[in-house]
Amino acid sequence: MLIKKYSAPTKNEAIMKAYDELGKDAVVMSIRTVSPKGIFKLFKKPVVEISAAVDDSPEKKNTANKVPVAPVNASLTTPLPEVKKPEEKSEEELLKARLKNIESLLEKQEKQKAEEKAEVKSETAKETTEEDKNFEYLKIIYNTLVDNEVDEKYANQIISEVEQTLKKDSPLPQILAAVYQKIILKLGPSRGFDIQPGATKFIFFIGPTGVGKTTTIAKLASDLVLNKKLKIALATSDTYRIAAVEQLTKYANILGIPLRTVIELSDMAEVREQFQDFDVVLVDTAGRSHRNREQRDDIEKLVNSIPEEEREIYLVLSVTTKYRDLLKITEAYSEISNYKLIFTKLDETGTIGNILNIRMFTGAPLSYSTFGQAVPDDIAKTDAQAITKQLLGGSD
Ligand SMILES: Nc1nc2c(ncn2[C@@H]2O[C@H](COP(=O)(O)OP(=O)(O)OP(=O)(O)O)[C@@H](O)[C@H]2O)c(=O)[nH]1
Ligand SMILES: [Mg+2]
Repeated sequence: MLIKKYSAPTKNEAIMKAYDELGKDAVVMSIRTVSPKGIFKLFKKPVVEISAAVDDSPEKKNTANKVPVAPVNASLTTPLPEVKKPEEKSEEELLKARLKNIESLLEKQEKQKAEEKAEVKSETAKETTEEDKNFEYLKIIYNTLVDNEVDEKYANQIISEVEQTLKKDSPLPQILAAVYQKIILKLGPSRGFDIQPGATKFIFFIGPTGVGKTTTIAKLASDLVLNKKLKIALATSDTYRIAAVEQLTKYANILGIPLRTVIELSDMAEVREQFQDFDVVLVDTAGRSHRNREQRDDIEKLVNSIPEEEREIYLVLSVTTKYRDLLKITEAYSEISNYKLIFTKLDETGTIGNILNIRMFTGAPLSYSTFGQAVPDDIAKTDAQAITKQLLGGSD
């Protein structure tokens, strides 16, 4: 098997490069956007880097009967041209095809390794054991996870936990299924709003600047008002910037719901009284620098002005933020208890290892994900299965 990397300004151009060089049987293994580094980064555009693989063994054309049997029946490889038209298939089908892709690649690689080993067998006298085989499969799965920016520490943990449960001669589909299950378990169930009739719930949205807190509130408020038919109010402590209040006022007017500004902490008592007949009060906050201790304290005081059983807290993070910064941000908010995670901007990157990383680092449950600027459509409960397939399939 031949694996090569290609870079180009867009995904399709990178895929076309691979197609030109490797031929139409090539399959895409991973797609990632690489941001420029160094002092000239302002002048450079990000590039899309893909890795593509093709089976270049001589008897390739006759392998149909020799390749180990894969589960179910879908074709083992997705030819490159299909990648350009994802809209033709349902998302579920695409994800299944990607999972099949890795199976196919692993099988091919395994076959090639077996052939290489057979050649040198007389020299080395070292037999391939079944444990070696498991190890080789797991190594490739590990590499796929790391390519998708899963922290090596967590990729290692997942792989070694799976390794302990495997029998010596585990077939590949079983190994993949075990890793898949393990990641789903690590991601855990997505937890959304817990709204009790007859009690007012205050729902706070906190997090760094520009991640999409206000837009996310507008999306969720629309759903609560229009679909769930609940009595909703908005409040915002982001009163320093006129534009911020205007942004939320616009959404409040469209939905026909009240908006209160919270200028001082003491205003919260009034807000509580004013909205005591409402089901939910969604509270927007100003984007805060996690480096500023004082700003963080303000948020903590605001949140703590409502008793724990009457509130929910959502930490809003963009999946495009660098992992190292996400670690610092979540560390900074560690004193705020029981928050849930909302990840935004999934449309901006195909590399979503950070979701798994931050989920494992904080232990906080996942809740909602957003994947575009459109209010109210671009939001859904976080789909652990789709995330896992993407992490294992390496595509967006
Ligand atoms: N591509 C993409 N853009 C998004 C998404 N969610 C929000 N945005 C955009 O991100 C920008 C910032 O969104 P806001 O909702 O104002 O972010 P915020 O966290 O409230 O920002 P501050 O109040 O300044 O801290 C806007 O241009 C949004 O349209 C998303 O899921 N995908
Ligand atoms: Mg905002």
